[in-house]
Amino acid sequence: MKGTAIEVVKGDITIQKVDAVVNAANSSLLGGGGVDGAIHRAGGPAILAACKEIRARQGGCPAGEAVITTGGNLPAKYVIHTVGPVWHGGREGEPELLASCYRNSLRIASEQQLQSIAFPNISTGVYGYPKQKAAEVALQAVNSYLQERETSIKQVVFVCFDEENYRLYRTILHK
Ligand code: AR6
Repeated sequence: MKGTAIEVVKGDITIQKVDAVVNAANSSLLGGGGVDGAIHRAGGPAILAACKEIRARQGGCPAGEAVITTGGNLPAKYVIHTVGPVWHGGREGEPELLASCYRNSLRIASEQQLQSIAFPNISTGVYGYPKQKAAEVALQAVNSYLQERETSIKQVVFVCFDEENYRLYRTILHK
């Protein structure tokens, strides 16, 4: 935590000037809609090519885990692809899997000695995770990760695309 700034902004993650942006991907790593589609569109074909190499090596990416690729044409040098849980009511390990997405993304960024990372609101679109609950899990997971260890990360940005998430994050963060 010492020295790491946590920020909330409203907008499009593909234009963030950070070392890595996180993608809310699916297990296939082959792209999709929502933020995944936006990242692949803006970043260009190098990202998909890198995802295919990872698939060839390890298969897809299970929920809760994360992998890193080039950022292609994005301002960000890297994309960290993580797979959020599909919401099934909350008793099928969804909070733990969602927290793992944030922790594993921060771990990978730290391993690469990155200093700044931007997260979308993982699982709160197509995957149906209730936004308030997801925001609480996200902020708690990031805070505890940063408190528990030394890390290269100096800036964590939560990029909220919709007004509801933006409001929720600001409320929780300023409590
Ligand atoms: N920048 C930041 N956030 C965005 C952007 C953007 N350009 N576009 C959408 N969001 P979703 P999920 C927000 O559905 O729920 C994909 O098809 C959006 O408002 O992108 O984790 C994948 O391939 C929402 O709050 O991801 C998977 O199949 C948040 O991003 C599946 O969707 C997440 O919404 C993953 O579903």
